[in-house]
Amino acid sequence: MATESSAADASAELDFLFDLNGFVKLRQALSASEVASLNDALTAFPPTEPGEWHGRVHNQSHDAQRGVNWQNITEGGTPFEALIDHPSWIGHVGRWIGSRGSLYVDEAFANIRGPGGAINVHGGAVSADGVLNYNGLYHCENGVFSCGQVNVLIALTDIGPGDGATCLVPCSHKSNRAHPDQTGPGRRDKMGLAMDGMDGAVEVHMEAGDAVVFVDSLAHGSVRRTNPDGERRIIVYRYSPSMRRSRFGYRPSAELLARLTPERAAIVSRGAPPENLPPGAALDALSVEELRAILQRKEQAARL
Ligand SMILES: O=C(O)CCC(=O)C(=O)O
Repeated sequence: MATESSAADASAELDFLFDLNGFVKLRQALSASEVASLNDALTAFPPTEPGEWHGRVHNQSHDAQRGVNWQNITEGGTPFEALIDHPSWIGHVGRWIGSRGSLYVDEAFANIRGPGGAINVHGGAVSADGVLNYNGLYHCENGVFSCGQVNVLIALTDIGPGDGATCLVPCSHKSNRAHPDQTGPGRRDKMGLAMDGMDGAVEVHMEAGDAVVFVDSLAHGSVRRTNPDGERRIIVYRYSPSMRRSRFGYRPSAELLARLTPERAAIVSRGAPPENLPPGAALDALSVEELRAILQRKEQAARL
């Protein structure tokens, strides 16, 4: 009974801080052995170029200074599967998304970043052109949360001063105006820039195994890694209500779904369900390339 009430107290405190600041820090969310297994798995990935695949894990082609992004990391092996509904955060994330507990991981990646690397500020409740950030929609009424996306960002290495820490602008999830540094001539929300010195931003220093959980409408990014060597490793699992789709269109493999518990399988597949087809209809009647070509033709036609 005592344990139940202290768990409820801990949740109430986290709820308060999440509502107030838009983020909470979970110390030692992962054990040292979990961190070691994740790091070992990443270290064993073969060298690939951006755009190439390692099985169903994708080396994302993007701004090089952001480092290597191993996208679709839920397919990277058992250590990554355990993160899908990890007890350190799944209850909190479910409460903050709301949506009657119907969660979906719409993006999951590991990021490895070396000296000089950074990611520009992005997010914020309102974007530079004044459009609401639907992605991270933040709502809390009568104590009940409904968020569009909640990110769990886990440190796999210690991240301190000079290491290119994640940077957040506390409370910006409730802002009614875009951050001045995300608009105007000095704006820092462009690829290649970093959040160093941005007004109101705080660096989130973490030990390996710590996690920071934040609503996506919080303005976020990182400062630049100034330490001349070493690398920063993080994992990000983004949770959303089940009506969202996979950000980059990944579909869980049959092998992964067969291996996962029903709860985990639901969390990775709700936004990418098998098509609603009559019995016996072929799911993959077209190759991926044929399907892509058709969709590209349709998109071009729609633009004419
Ligand atoms: O790299 C970081 O510290 C932040 C990651 C992030 O915001 C992103 O990749 O969208």
